[in-house]
Amino acid sequence: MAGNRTFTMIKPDAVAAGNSGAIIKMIEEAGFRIVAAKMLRMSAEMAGKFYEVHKERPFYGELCSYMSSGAIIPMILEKDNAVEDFRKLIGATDPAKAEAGTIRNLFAKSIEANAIHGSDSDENAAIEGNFFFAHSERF
Ligand code: 3AN
Repeated sequence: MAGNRTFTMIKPDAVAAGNSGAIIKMIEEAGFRIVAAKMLRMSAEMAGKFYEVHKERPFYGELCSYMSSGAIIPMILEKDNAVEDFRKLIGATDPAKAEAGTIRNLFAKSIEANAIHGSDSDENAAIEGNFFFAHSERF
C-alpha cells in the first residue's frame, strides 16, 4: 500500500532566488499538508551523509558541496500516495526534461541546482525525514 508521507528539501538555488514561498504555495495547493519544516545550512559532512547512497556516482563531491553552499528548507509532507504524487509535482531530475508546470520546470536552474528534492520511495521518505526531524518536531 502506498504511504501517505514524503520528504522534501527546497535546495540552495531556490531559497537564494527567493522562490521558497512560491514553491511552498504550489505544494500546499497540490493538497500536501506540511507536517514538519525548518531552515538550515548543512555542513559538507552532513550533506555527505544525506547523499551517502550516491557516493559512487561521479557527481557526489560536487553535489555535497552544492547542497552545503546555502540555506535549505527540509519538510515532511502528508497526502494520500505522497511519494508518487510529489515526484509528479516536482518533475524530472533534469529541468530540461521536466514537464511544463512542474516545480523543476518552473524554478530549477540545472540538473544539480534543481530547486527541490523529493524522496523516491516510502522507505527513503522515512529515512530522510528521520535524518532531519525528531518526532517532537512533527505536527
Ligand atoms: P532525484 O533527486 O530526481 O531523485 P537522483 O536521486 O538521481 O535524482 O539524484 C540526486 C541528486 O543528485 C539530484 N537531485 C541532483 O541534484 C543530483 N544529480 C543527479 N544527477 C546529476 C548529474 N548528472 N549531475 C549533477 N548532479 C546530479
